[in-house]
Amino acid sequence: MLWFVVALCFVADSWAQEPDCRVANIQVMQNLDRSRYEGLWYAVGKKDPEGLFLLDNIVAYLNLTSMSAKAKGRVIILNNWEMCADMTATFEDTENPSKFKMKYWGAASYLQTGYDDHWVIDTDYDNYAVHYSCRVLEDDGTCRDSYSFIFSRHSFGLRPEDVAIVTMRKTELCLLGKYRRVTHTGFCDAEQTDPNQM
Ligand code: DAO
Repeated sequence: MLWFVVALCFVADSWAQEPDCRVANIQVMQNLDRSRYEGLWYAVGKKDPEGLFLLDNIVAYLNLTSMSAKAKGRVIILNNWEMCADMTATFEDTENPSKFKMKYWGAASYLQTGYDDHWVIDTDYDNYAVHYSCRVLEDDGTCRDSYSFIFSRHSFGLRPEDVAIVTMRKTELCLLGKYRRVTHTGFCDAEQTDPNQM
């Protein structure tokens, strides 16, 4: 009986343990099929970085043959000027096929530019994808400033059957509870109907 109680305590303890939040230990997508990952994605959830930029109506079109992407999203810049930001990105390979480096810039000079990680944490290609980027590391290896997109192939959001797996990935990223919903109201629609124009 005693061994059973001890074993139960071990199991309960391992369940209660926090996930490993060190960035170097984050699990990314295994055997990413780039041709299935590319194409049009709607951001339906977002964990914002410090100095938030893209607000909502965020759509990205990835072309991994040319290692580039176009994205749009509503932003508020300067003195409360609301506009649809037209962004371009290029990807660079790293030693891990699911971990890209991404350089990005806006169509206008007053839009944000940057050079971030673009990690593919998980995707089923046809419905959801979980993206992650850590901009600044803490001394202990955890992330001080990260952002993460939950992408869907569907503008209405995640299908109910995808929510559990995405929640698991959010937990593993130590970001559960830090996401907000990204709405699609049509703000950038006039410019996003043709992916070739993105
Ligand atoms: O919105 O605060 C933020 C940070 C995100 C900046 C990234 C913009 C680049 C868009 C390209 C995304 C392609 C997946």
